[in-house]
Amino acid sequence: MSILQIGLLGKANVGKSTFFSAATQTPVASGNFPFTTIEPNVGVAYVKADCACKHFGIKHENDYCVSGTRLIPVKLIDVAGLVPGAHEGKGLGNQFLDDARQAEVLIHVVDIAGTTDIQGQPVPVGTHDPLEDVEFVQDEFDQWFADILKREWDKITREIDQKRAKLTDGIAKRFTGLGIKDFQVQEVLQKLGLMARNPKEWKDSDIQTFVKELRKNTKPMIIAANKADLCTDLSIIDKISDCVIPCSAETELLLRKASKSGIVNYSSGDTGFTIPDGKEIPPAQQKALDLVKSVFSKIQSTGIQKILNTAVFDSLKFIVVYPVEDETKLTNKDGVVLPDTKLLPLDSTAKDLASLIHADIAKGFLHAIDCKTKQRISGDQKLKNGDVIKIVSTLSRG
Ligand SMILES: Nc1nc2c(ncn2[C@@H]2O[C@H](COP(=O)(O)OP(=O)(O)OP(=O)(O)O)[C@@H](O)[C@H]2O)c(=O)[nH]1
Ligand SMILES: [Mg+2]
Repeated sequence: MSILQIGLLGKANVGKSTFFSAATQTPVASGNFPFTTIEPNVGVAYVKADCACKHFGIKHENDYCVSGTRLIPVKLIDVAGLVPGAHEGKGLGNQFLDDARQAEVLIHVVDIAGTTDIQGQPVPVGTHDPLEDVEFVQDEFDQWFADILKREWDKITREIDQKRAKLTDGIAKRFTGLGIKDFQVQEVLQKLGLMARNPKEWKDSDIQTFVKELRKNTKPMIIAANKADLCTDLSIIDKISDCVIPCSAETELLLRKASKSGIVNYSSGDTGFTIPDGKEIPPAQQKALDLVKSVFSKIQSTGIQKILNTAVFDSLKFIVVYPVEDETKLTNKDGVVLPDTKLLPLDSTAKDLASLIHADIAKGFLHAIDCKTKQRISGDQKLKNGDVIKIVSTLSRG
């Protein structure tokens, strides 16, 4: 695992690429018609957390620490849109699934204003039910998982009959391309009481239940209720049972551009913007900014930063750790204070951090130092969010 990957997916024409452009500040094609995106766009976005400098009460020069808020890079993947039947090749087929398969968490972008039909064609506001999209996208995913398993089911059964494989690894092998681990397959088998059931006795409904649970456990999905600026009745959000956050990708994109050209002071996640002192705003721009204000009063923030943070810190429950090489000065060997951040799954250990930094550092691991308490910690000790850690190893990287 290097940098955490987040996949943006959803029906065609819902605003995935606009979300991507806004979050990564990378201009990509967007347009009000389905299948604008064919090849995936890959870029870097940032989640935000309190920087560890706050704990130590220090000031440091770092492009990734803005007034004590730390920007932590994540990889964002914007894929082609999908339509019902994508897993059987409809629309652009399941290319989107292939492109998103390594993502650890998924942001499902939905047109909450109902301005696009099921095929992604523009329709008047409120004429399409977004709840239909929430369901069909999850269903496409589940069918894709189910197809992987059904295709191989006879083979899996034979392998187990001939004692060449156990149920867990027989199944897990088929999902390695999706970054799914043996223990995750085992957890789901256990949870559903399928561990002891011979694959010959599995019914189609067992496979369906199994893949749905596996998908939920391994690819957590959060719903970005996009085009909230156009939505006439946001209470529709309450009807979605999954984690859902209203947003307006277009507003975020506009604000980021305006901020870059010095028209406004705005940082992603803010609940408003200000105009720099003495700045003259032409009437056309003022009109656009008035619209932005109405979005803030409707949904507090544009939602983009909140969605990224929720995906990483709530859905995945990842923690931020700061590796350093000098435990007193909190620097790397070039003297940069709090130079780096790592995102790690909850319950990760000091040894896990070492592996993430470099295989050799993990190989020669002796112990670690918690720089906040100055205490020595062992390899199997669990790290906490915000920890600043020095790894002591007999080997250095490379
Ligand atoms: N009003 C409004 N329009 C938006 C918003 N986000 C995107 N749009 C518009 O929706 C249309 C589709 O946007 P894209 O970003 O191309 O959508 P996509 O999901 O990437 O589309 P495909 O690549 O074709 O699947 C464009 O006309 C955008 O300007 C939003 O938050 N509010
Ligand atoms: Mg697109």
